[in-house]
Amino acid sequence: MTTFAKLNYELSEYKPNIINYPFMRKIKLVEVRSEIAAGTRGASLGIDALKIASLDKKSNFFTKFDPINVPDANNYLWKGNKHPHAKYIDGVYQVLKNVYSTVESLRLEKKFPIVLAGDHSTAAGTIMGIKAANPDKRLGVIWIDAHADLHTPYTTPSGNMHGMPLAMCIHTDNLDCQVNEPEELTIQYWEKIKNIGGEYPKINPEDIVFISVRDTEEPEDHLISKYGIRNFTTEEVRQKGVANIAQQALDVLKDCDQIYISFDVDSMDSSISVGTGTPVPNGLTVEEAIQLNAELIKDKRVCCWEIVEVNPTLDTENLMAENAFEVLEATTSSLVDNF
Ligand SMILES: [Mn+2]
Repeated sequence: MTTFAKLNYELSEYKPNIINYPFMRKIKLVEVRSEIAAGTRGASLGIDALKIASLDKKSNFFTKFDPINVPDANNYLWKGNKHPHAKYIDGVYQVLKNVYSTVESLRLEKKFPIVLAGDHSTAAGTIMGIKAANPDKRLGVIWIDAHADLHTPYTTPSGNMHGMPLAMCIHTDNLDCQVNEPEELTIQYWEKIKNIGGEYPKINPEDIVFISVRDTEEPEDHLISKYGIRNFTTEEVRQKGVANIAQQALDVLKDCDQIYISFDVDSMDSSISVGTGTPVPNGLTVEEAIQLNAELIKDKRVCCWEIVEVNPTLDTENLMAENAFEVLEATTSSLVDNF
């Protein structure tokens, strides 16, 4: 037996349970090693940190899938940034197009994409791909995150585009709150990004539900109140219970035909999420995150799930990835069990 076969054999001895359902063939792992839109370096290593966490746990999770790798544009980081209000937007545009076309193809094949990504900007490509495959279906989004990710080049204080994916998808510039004067070329790329998959909003702002969002800026607060976007705080999750909040979140999206769930690991508390670019206190516990995602994914309208922003270079040991892997594995199990 080769070493690799032996490793696989040994792994399969440990955890034979989740996998041998026909539905597993319908799940497709999508790996997006992008970190170009984050403010700190290292999120492109998050996927491999998840794999190390899986090996350390002796889980055979990753042996059960045949992943697709989406080309990134991290090489733009070597060239230097030319767009202060939307850093590396030319590269971000490339990655989003790649993610968009991959996810669109998978959805046309009726696959369920589980997306493992680096920086959160690429979630816009995921949403655009889901929408393109079924343009007539109303798409709702459950965004589990410390941040609202509703900035635009006109409002961002940092220029980091991982804070902008939801603005891309609702097709807003948020000029009511303009503080920056982006350059012409930046604006051209921003327009091209918003129009990937069609020159229209991919989601209604009312069809976004936030969970545990707790670190927002004024321009984002403006959009949240303008559109009445619901945010279930960590305190509400704790008071009412995870199952109750999951149901309420799904109820907000009762008129949607399909649902995408985006799980940013910084939704978890900063005490356990050291290994991510922008940790924030008062977040979810690992147990709450597991139960929340496992509950939400039982809804038959959910058609794609994504986990982002693990950055092992900021971590001590590999704790963030280990916790994130627990969420990934439990959520996938719930998906398979409830198919
Ligand atoms: Mn995010």
